[in-house]
Amino acid sequence: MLSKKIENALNNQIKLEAISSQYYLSMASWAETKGFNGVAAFLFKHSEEERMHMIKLIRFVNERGGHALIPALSAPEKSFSNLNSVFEQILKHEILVSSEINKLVDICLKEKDYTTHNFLQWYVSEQIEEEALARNVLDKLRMIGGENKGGIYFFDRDLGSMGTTSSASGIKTE
Ligand code: OFO
Repeated sequence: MLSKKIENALNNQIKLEAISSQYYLSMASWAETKGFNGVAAFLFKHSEEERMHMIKLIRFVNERGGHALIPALSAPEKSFSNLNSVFEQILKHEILVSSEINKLVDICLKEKDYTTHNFLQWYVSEQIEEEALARNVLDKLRMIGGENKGGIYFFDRDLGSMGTTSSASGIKTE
């Protein structure tokens, strides 16, 4: 059985995962309208993964006798100045998510809720990969430089295959 404190903290995390999913969905839609179809495919997939993170939490809270709450969300940012700014924002957001997961883990230890602590380890590892992925993509973009149209063309194409082939390219799907 979850304590009220842990239940509330998990519900906050459910909201954050929902926000992440919407945020990346908005980025995907923006990228598609700009003709970056590969980036869009990558981001649509990323958005789905965040929704899956949210659902995993919802199921856990309910399974442990709590009540997972489906949050209201405000509209995410709808336009972005360029691809660099999109991936900079993703990295910043993932760093925020990691710090929230760490806070959750800390609460579990203080409350001696080892079951939830154990459940959250999946999110801890996931965050390491998500931050690394965002850094990696950003490094590639910085290497290419904003004015290099050929470079951006190949970047978009590569990201598109990452968005559709998952583990073969080292991109996580869950
Ligand atoms: Fe990208 O973060 Fe979920 O957990």
